[in-house]
Amino acid sequence: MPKIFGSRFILAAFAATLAAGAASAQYRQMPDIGPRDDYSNERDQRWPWPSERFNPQEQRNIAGQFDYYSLVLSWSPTYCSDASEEDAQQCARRDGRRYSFILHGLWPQYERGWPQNCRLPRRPFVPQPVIDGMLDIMPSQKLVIHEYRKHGTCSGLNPEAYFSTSRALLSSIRIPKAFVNPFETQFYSPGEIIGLFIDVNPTLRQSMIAVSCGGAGNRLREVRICFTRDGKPRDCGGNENQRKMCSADRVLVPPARSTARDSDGPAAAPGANRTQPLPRPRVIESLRGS
Ligand code: U2P
Repeated sequence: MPKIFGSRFILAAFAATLAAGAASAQYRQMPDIGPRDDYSNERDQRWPWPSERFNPQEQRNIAGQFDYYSLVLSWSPTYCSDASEEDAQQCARRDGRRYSFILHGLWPQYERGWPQNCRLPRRPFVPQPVIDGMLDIMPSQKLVIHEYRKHGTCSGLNPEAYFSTSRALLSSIRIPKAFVNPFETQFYSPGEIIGLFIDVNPTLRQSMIAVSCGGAGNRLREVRICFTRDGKPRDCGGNENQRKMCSADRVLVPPARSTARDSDGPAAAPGANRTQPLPRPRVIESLRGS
């Protein structure tokens, strides 16, 4: 099964992303808080556990101060079975396209808990070309803007760098065949879903992946994959406690059943045709023919 890009590309993309982010940041990047052992003053001694020392209330929600990233893939058929009419852009496309996994977001996380809506000198603004450039893997404009405001602002990256980092990490992951446009309902345990991801991503370990489920029949909601701040797979933190995210033994995976063909979509770049900004689901396309 082909990978979207090789690992060398991903490292290069990361380096370019970080360099671009540093050079063109619209706001000053917040420095890291520094090695944890540096905490020596009295106030810091009140937090005996490293993750809590790193994360006292008054230091929450500061751009760039976090421990790791969680790449969150959402199983669109489950979302769409809950969603209202408002999400027609993702869930009721007239061209027959139905998404399987989509990118929900890239979340900066503390070891326990997470920052959100981080304060910036200026109100966060995602330029339209950046939004358009993400619509192949995040199916609605609303989602792109929401994810940047809530999570991207905490990455310390500007919108361009945050979304190109998101894309590079998503591109480093292969999606198991069972989740590429399935036509039938499937049932797996959370461990089996994690195992399927490891089968096609041998650099991942069980501790780096978590599955969430919920609703009627314990439907698959998300798969999260954890990365270091510089984009290497790592063990997840306390937020991805598997028992809390899905304690069911059996997870129902509703089918996607996309009937769209590649030839239905314009060859132009995403967003070039504003009437059809989602020419094709990238995750599916990248695995087609494998
Ligand atoms: O779980 C409900 C919503 O809380 C946000 N969340 C959850 C877990 C976590 O580690 N980080 C986090 O931000 C998500 O909000 P959203 O990005 O969807 O608005 C999640 O959906």
